[in-house]
Parts: sequence; structure tokens; C-alpha cells
Amino acid sequence: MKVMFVGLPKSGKSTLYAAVTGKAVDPYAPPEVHQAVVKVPDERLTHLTALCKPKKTIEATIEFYDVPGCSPEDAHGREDWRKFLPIARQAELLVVVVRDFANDAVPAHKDRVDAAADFTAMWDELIFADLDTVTTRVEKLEASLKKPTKTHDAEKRELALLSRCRDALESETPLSSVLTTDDERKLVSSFAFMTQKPIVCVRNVSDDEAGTAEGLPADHVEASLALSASIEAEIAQLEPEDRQLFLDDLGLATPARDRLIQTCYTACGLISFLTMGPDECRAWTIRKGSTAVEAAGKIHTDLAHGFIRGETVAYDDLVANTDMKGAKAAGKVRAEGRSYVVQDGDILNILSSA
Ligand SMILES: Nc1nc2c(ncn2[C@@H]2O[C@H](COP(=O)(O)OP(=O)(O)O)[C@@H](O)[C@H]2O)c(=O)[nH]1
Ligand SMILES: [Mg+2]
Repeated sequence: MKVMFVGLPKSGKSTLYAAVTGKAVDPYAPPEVHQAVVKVPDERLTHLTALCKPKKTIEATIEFYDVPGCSPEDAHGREDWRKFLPIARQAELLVVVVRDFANDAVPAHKDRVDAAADFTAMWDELIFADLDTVTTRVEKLEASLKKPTKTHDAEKRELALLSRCRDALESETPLSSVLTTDDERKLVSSFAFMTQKPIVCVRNVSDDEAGTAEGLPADHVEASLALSASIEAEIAQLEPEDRQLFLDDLGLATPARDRLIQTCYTACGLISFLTMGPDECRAWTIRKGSTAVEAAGKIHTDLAHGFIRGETVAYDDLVANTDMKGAKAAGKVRAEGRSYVVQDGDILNILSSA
């Protein structure tokens, strides 16, 4: 999964990126996109590893991107930001970071601390970016339809859909509400519209609010959470044994990295299933609602082709019965067919003729 941090300048995107990835960003470097792959923390996988002592353990991963800030008020600022849009369009999820902390040393963008207004400003930019794409394409299609071409029917269909998209964007409706069928989404998939992506809103609060603040209520978002990016970036630098003490002091159960990753999973409709054995214990990411044969295909296409059945046990059932042997004895290991809907935390063993 690719996750992109977007927001106004000085909202704390790079600080949050450092907190989540452990990689600091030089604030004086020229604006550029930063990218890092983060292992998804999963206590279940840690426990299975302790149980099986496999040769290797492979965590699920998530890619984070830090995109330079957007200054919509001035034409250059908008143009500069739009240079990064082709990269931002590759994201499956946008994390909009809004500033809600005072810091005299680093004045806020336009000297304003107003998280709700900043979220709206960023949201408008996403709408404008899509509207530009749609308008340009509509004009091209209209011109093309005036000439005799063999592709008229397909062009007419696309034009009808994009005209609906344009109307929606003009009334500030995200394209996720317009493109509701697989056919519609396929027809315009090459545009990778920004307002089609799920959004998580992060309210970046001051250090003293780190343990108490709540997420910003905002329209069009899948989830909202509050954190203090600067304190979380400090926590990320600590040795693991000191980290929990620091978090306890702040009244936090887990670091922002874990909370954010969990929120991204939920916002994208993703879950994890696990595989275990003497060679390898591994966490896999799939869409919620995926079937056993789709999960098999995630591991290897051959496993899906030759699918016979999936031996399945819920993680909690395995733990409650100590190990796989115990779970089997307690009747908790089920044989499931190809259409079984995989649940978060299922431990799967796929039997295949391949
Ligand atoms: N007090 C405080 N300062 C922060 C916080 N988050 C970021 N900053 C500071 O604000 C400045 C801008 O942050 P940065 O992450 O570079 O913002 P970006 O422009 O959105 O990438 C940096 O000097 C950070 O140290 C926070 O939660 N609290
Ligand atoms: Mg930055």
C-alpha cells in the first residue's frame, strides 16, 4: 500500500514522516518527494515467530511518501505543488496533515493556526486538481467527437461519465461518490483521481496535547486522528525499552506509527492474514472480503490455480490452545473451501495440487 502525506507547508508532514519511517528529512533541502518502506508492526506475527522459531519472518510492508507542501494562495505555490501530482496520484491513500500547534520558532503557513480551514484549503486543492484533469480531457473528447473517428462510441461513453464527474467536482463532491461501479472506475482508472482516494486526516497538535487530543471532525474523510508529530519523531529515535516509558508518561498506549498504520489499513479496507511454518512466518495484506482462493493467489498464483482447500485457524483460537497441535485437538482448525471469506488474523495453510 502506498500512503502519501499531503498538506499545507509547515503542517508537520516531514516530521510525521520521520516519526513513522525513522528517517529524518533535512528542512533546508530543496523540495522533493521522500519515500520509505515501513514494516507493519504486528504482535501476532511476533508471537507466531516465538512459537515456530522459523528460519525467517516476513512482515507486511507499507510505503510512505512525503510530498512538499501546497501553497494554494499563490499561483507559483500551486504550480510547484502540482509538479508532484503525478507521484501523489500513485497513492492508494492520502494522509492530510493539518497544523494545530503553536511554535513561535516556526510560524504557521500564512501565520494562521486553523486546522479546519487548512483541511478545507487542502481538500479544495484536491478538487481543483481533478477538475483540471477532467476539463482538459472533456475538451479533448469534444474536439475529437467532431471529427469522424472509429472510436466514437467509446469516446461518447467516456465523455458522458466525465461530464458527470465535472458536474460533481463543481459542486465539491468527491469522485469516490460518482464512480461507484467497477465499469465506471475502469473507464477512468488511468487518471488516478485524487478525490477517489480514501483520506485520513491527521491533526498535528502541540506536545502537551499529545495524549489527550482527538481527531478533527472533517467531511469526506475515512478516519481522523490526533498526534504530536514532533514528540512522536523523538519517540521513534528512542531505544525500544525506553519508548514504552515515554509513551506511558504521555498517556499513550502505542506510538503514532502503529496508530497511523492501523488507521490506514482500516481506511483502505485492508486486513492481514498469516502463514506459519518452520521455514517462514509471514503476514500478508489483502482486501477485506477476499476469499481463500484470492488469499492463495496472493502467496503464489500456482497455489490459487491448484487450490484444494484452506486449513484455517483464527489467531486468538491458536493462542488460547497454545499451539497448532492444541488448536487441532480442540477442533479449532477448520477446512475451508475456495469461497471462504478470510478474516483478519486468520492463520492459513493452503493445500494445493500445484
Ligand atoms: N511544537 C511542535 N512543532 C512541530 C510539530 N510538528 C512539526 N513541528 C515543527 O514545525 C516545523 C515544520 O515541520 P515540517 O515537518 O518540516 O513541516 P512540513 O512543511 O509540513 O513538512 C519543524 O520545525 C517542526 O519541528 C509539533 O507537533 N509540535
Ligand atoms: Mg516537508
